[in-house]
Amino acid sequence: MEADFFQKGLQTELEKQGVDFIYFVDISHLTDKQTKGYSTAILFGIALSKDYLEKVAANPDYVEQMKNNKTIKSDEFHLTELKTDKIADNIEKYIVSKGFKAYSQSEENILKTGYYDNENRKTPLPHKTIAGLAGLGWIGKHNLLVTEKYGSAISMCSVLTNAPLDSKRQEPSIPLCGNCNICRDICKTNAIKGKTWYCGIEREKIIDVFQCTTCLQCIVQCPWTKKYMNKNEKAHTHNNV
Ligand code: B12
Repeated sequence: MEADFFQKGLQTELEKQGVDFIYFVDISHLTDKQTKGYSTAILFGIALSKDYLEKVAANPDYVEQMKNNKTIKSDEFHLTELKTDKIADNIEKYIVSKGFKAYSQSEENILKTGYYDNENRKTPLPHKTIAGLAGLGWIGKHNLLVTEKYGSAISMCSVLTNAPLDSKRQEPSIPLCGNCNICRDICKTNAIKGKTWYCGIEREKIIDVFQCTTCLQCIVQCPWTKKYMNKNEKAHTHNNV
């Protein structure tokens, strides 16, 4: 009963901070190296606005120009990443204040605590792995998570904890990319190989991360992201990011 109350409190806290989705994921079957001994991952995220996606889709050089003009500080993806990371740090503090252990997987924290392997660009427990176990979506040919609702246009973060939470896990979803190779074909540096993800495939077979220029085009040109952009719903905006 008390655990239920705590979980509802967490959910409310996360919603108050402006997240679009929240999952409590059972990670107890993974190795200690991945989980640091924690049994649950709280995964959440924020969808990018449709206006922003339109702007990036219309200009393949958007990121390059942003880097040249040094305007990254006002870029929505950058701000959304900072926001999801900050929420994770806040949630870690919230859980610790209630007497449990927690570990924020914000970029700053994984760097500070030595859990980011900069040379290989890898973390022991990536958000996408947790998202796969949550049943949030599948890994597309661009090696990004694709959701039915937002396509790939999300920024995620996660917090690991031993707090008593009702967590679940699913088998990772089979990719629904089919014969689509748009992300591979538009990738200017040929970083994307066009391989269909399966559980256990090495990232290197899907994408050469050292060729990735982070141009965002694989996100915005994905037909699942386009489907979200074209949905006849009120545009999603986060005025406070
Ligand atoms: C390092 C990193 C990069 C590196 C390397 C990219 C990479 N693909 O690994 C670089 C700088 C190149 C990069 C680029 C980008 N990144 Co990046 N990146 C990360 C970071 C910090 C760590 C990823 C990591 O550890 N990778 C290690 C490899 C082995 O794991 P992986 O990429 O997650 O993929 C494997 C697992 O997910 C596994 N898997 C999936 N489901 C399951 C289920 C089970 C049961 C198992 C066992 C495994 C499994 O299969 C995948 C293939 O091996 C994450 C944040 C985080 N902490 O997770 C963001 C993150 C992955 N990036 C993100 C984004 C958006 C991007 C960019 C589009 C834009 C940008 N400006 O950075 C580009 C696109 C590149 C691309 N097409 O992949 C988002 C992805 C959102 C989404 N929809 O999926 C994340 C989650 C950050 C966020 N705030 O949301 N990134």
